[in-house]
Amino acid sequence: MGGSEVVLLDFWPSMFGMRVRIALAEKGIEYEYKEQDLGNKSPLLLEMNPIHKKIPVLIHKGKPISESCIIVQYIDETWNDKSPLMPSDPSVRAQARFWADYVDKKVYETSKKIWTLKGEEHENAKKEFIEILKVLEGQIGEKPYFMGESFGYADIALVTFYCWFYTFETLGNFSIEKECPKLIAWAKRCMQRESVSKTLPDSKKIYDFFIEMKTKLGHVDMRHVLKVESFGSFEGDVFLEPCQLVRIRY
Ligand SMILES: N[C@@H](CCC(=O)N[C@@H](CS)C(=O)NCC(=O)O)C(=O)O
Repeated sequence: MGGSEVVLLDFWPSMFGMRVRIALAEKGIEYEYKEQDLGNKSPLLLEMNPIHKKIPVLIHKGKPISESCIIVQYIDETWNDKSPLMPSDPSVRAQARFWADYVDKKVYETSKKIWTLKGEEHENAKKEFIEILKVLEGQIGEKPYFMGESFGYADIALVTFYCWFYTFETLGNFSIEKECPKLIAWAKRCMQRESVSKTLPDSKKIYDFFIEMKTKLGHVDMRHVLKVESFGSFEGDVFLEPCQLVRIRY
């Protein structure tokens, strides 16, 4: 491939890609950023992530690493001379991994329902989403960061959703700050770090992107798509990711 030692295949509104950008910024690693068109995947992306065909992919010395949480851990292990992101105590480290996994399984999955479902199911999804955020808020408690005094892995896993909050709130007509003021205080604390504030796009820009995408998808019954995906037997390209344009082939 030649070129840079560290390359990131990414897509700007991706909360997963942002995790990797924050970790690289925390470590002060220079890298080549390659924006990907997810509606027309590049041969490089397909070659580097042939299993999931998703961004982000970090290519280090020609070797690809996929899945944002795995990449963040790889970055922490590889550039271990500064800004540790994983807690040093194994049991605290396990907890940090637990909460990052919770974010992926709960926050991300439920947020998809907010923009997919309608009526009563939409209302239930909102309630579920707030309950999940309250669990996270309770976990952070009075601590400055997720696992204590230091910013790290679990913070990175969650904070990239912060720039999507405005979109969730606008679609769901609710206020996260009203429901979870301490969670927002934590997010604002994270935003004081340059690694975070320089990585997270403006919330309105994310919202505009989402609306543009939704307009393009006007003809698609998202509810049907959600059900189809949950069967797992669908062949073709299905949009459900918040940051990808849909292509549905029946
Ligand atoms: N679990 C993955 C999720 C990555 C992901 O969903 N990426 C989306 C963009 S936000 C993607 O590349 N979608 C393309 C596709 O599904 O075809 C991670 O943490 O990296």
